[in-house]
Amino acid sequence: MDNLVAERIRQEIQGNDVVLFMKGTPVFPQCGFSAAVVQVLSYLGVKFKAVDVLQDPGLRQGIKDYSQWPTIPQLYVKGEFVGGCDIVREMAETGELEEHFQAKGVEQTKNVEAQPTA
Ligand SMILES: N[C@@H](CCC(=O)N[C@@H](CS)C(=O)NCC(=O)O)C(=O)O
Repeated sequence: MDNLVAERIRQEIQGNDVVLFMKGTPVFPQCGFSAAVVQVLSYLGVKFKAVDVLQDPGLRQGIKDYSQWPTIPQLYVKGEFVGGCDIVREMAETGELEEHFQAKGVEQTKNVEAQPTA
């Protein structure tokens, strides 16, 4: 992998608590898997840095090599690889993802609109 790409990846995951390597942007995701992870993070009220791999073919391949994970999206929390869409969705469903954010000290703002009202 290109040294510059590896350095960019290191900077992104060390400089931001939560980083999502995705296709497109949170507002205009270019893939359903990326969109699903954005939705989960938004629902949990987690702020994240989104990195659009479609802007750089070197980064698109580089993040796969770096994580040794073959697909996009990829979620990093506090410098650690968590998983792709399937893992994130499963962790969200079981409550494990929320617990993970809490354990790592990642701030969450619950989506109040999604809470039932009396
Ligand atoms: N099962 C995967 C689904 C993601 C996936 O299949 N991504 C594909 C299509 S967007 C991918 O990244 N292919 C390699 C590439 O496009 O570079 C997951 O859990 O994240």
